[in-house]
Amino acid sequence: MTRSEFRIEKILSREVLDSRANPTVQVDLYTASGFGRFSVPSGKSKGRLEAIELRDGDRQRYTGLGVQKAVENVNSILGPKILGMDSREQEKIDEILINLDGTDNKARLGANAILGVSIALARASADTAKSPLYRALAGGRKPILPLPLMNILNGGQHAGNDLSFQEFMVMPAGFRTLKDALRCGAEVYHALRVRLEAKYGKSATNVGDEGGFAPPISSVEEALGQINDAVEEAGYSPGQNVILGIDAAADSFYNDKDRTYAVDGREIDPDELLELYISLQEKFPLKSIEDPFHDEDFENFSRITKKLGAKLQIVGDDLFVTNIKRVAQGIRAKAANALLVKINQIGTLTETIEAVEMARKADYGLVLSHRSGETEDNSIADISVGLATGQIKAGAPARGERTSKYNRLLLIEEELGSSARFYGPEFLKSHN
Ligand code: 2PG
Ligand code: MG
Repeated sequence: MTRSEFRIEKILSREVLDSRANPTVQVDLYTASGFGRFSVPSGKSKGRLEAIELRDGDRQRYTGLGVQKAVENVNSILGPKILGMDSREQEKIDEILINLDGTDNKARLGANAILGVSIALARASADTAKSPLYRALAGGRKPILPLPLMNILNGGQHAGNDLSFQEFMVMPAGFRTLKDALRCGAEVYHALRVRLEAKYGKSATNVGDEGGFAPPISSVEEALGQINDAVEEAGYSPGQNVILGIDAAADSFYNDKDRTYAVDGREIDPDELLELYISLQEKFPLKSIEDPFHDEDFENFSRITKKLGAKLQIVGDDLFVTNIKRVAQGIRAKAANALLVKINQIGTLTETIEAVEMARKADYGLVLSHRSGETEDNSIADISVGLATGQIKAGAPARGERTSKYNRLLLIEEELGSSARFYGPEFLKSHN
């Protein structure tokens, strides 16, 4: 391969649709002998400090959610600036993109525009090198197939029910291969559907934004109980084959004024919420709790980590927003012991990798994550394997924008053959 083959020749962006019928940015990037495409995802329960997604605001189009400005920023500002450069220079190019924007949170040109270019670049560069993206990202590191956190019951801002917690996940960890883990997740999903229909009627099996069921359940404990029973009904053993995770996304039910949380129809204070988490992990094989408190509450994040962190994973999502400044603050405060990694929270691949490496160094767990608004793009599967995050959160084993990630992981596992290593058992071992 010659240097000239990696030359960036053309960049073209357009508006496409995401899984919630909202427009999003897609970027195509051509090198002299390769091609990369990326479609940017979009969150709903966003952290306050996330990089800014640029939306047009013109209510005549897509109720104001159009991304024509971001697309135009790629086509006429970001793209032209990096034409002719060597696509392997990811860090240098990401820095140019960041500087062109010039703000702290990518508000001027849009994190959606910038991330579109950054990931399309990584894809094109890998394609030019005739390497799958995961291998290009792994460098010398051994790729690891991540343990999936599958969100099979939806609440919070992702569903039209009264559940305060946003995500109820199964983690099929007790398997030797990802293939078996996915099968288990899908079988539990079906067993849950049957249970929910029997108890609450047909409409209880309608699904939320991430493909999990959105039944008319209003108690967190009932939701976990239904899932745990579904695990058994599907023929698996809770705690051994399958452990559970939640994303409370506590910001979305926090009342700033009186410092209370609205859970299961009650207003409770942080102490009571902590007690609730403690009792849930006593009753269920709960091994991962994401965003248990609101996104400025480093203190209670530290308290819960101190109390439960030896046994389970406390994940910071809205708390950290994949931003090294926040991650550093968290490490200092011993807040959480795992980082949720969302590429569009920060807006470039380079900054994502910086956050991952900082957290890894501090021995934090790593969960690569999708957004509730997704597309058929499957780059995060490769990113998770390549960066060896060990865990991935990509929604239910249903709906195309979710299965595209899981199905890509199956292909990677097949490609790795006997060198494939599935992280599930290691996670189990370190969290019992
Ligand atoms: C989360 C995510 C993804 P959203 O809170 O972890 O599951 O939701 O994309 O809406 O922020
Ligand atoms: Mg979250």
